[in-house]
Amino acid sequence: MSVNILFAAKESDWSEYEAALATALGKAGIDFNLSNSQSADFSAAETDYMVWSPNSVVQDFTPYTRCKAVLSLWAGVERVINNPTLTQPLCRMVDRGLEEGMVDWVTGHTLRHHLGMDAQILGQNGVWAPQTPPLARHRQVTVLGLGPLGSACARMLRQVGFDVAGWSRRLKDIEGITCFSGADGLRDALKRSEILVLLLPNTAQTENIINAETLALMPDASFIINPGRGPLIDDDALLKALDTGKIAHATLDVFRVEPLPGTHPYWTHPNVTVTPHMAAETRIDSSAEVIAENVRRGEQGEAFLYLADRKTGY
Ligand code: NDP
Ligand code: OXD
Repeated sequence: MSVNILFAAKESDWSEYEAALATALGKAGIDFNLSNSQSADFSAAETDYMVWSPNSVVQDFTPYTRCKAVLSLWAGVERVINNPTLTQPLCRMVDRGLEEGMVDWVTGHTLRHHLGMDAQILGQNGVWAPQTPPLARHRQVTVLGLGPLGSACARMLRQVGFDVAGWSRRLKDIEGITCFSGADGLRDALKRSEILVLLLPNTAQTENIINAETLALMPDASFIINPGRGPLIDDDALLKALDTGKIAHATLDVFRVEPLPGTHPYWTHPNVTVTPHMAAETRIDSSAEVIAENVRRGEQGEAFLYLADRKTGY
């Protein structure tokens, strides 16, 4: 019997995902019936799996009584994990395309701040005044969050030569990276954060983790790069720290409200770079393979990959 798979993600992505999912599901040996939510030829109650993203028309999961798993196209699941109608297992997206994109973006912005590239790119003034940056190995970079994305970035930054530390809920052991966990670990991690990268999920425990108190622990004139989630940062505290020079520059990709409202002070602050939630995007072909593998697992009674945990919120 065919497995009914409902594509209930962003409508405009359907045409590209349809072909990629069909290829990946076929390769995984699944007999499938794939439809999008606008023109499904099976009912909600007949849906076996749902491919979902936050911009989906499906926000009430109650009618999907047979659905064995909701497969998110996004890595961050804060917009669905506490949905009271979601009783089905929820899988986050872990995708090599997403990971490669995040590594590129984080490495690029880290190098920009490390090398002080803005001074040359934006400050050409006819004055010949070389300012040699320190070597990467003399620059301490800290990554908060060592999931698939944070650990991939930490490893690449280490490979480039930086002195890298990371912090996570459970203590990690990653070659070449100084790993911290717990409240004391967070303090130690922040004290050495000349460049701080935020790759934590948005949960009740991580909200406002960067606040006046934690910012005060960071070295003077340090840098913040946030491709994690907006609510990780207390915005007023960051703006104050930018105004005093405690934080030299913040590169922010994610915000409490997205798109970032045109009147938000981040847009005009001289020491803030705003990027429009584009640090990394789920890539169609590689994510289709992840979806197909999870459908295969579900059909063969194997454990799903990347199950989100309602207790921890990610
Ligand atoms: P994971 O959920 O796998 O990893 C999260 C990491 O944060 C883990 O190391 C986890 O610890 C740690 N963590 C979670 N809660 C706490 C806590 N309370 N205290 C300390 N550490 C904690 O996520 P990914 O690596 O896949 O993704 C990270 C985030 O990146 C996503 O949640 C999303 O918000 C963001 N993202 C942003 C994108 C963009 O374009 N800007 C694109 C994709 C994702 P442990 O290892 O012990 O579980
Ligand atoms: C994600 C994102 O969570 O794009 O995948 O932010």
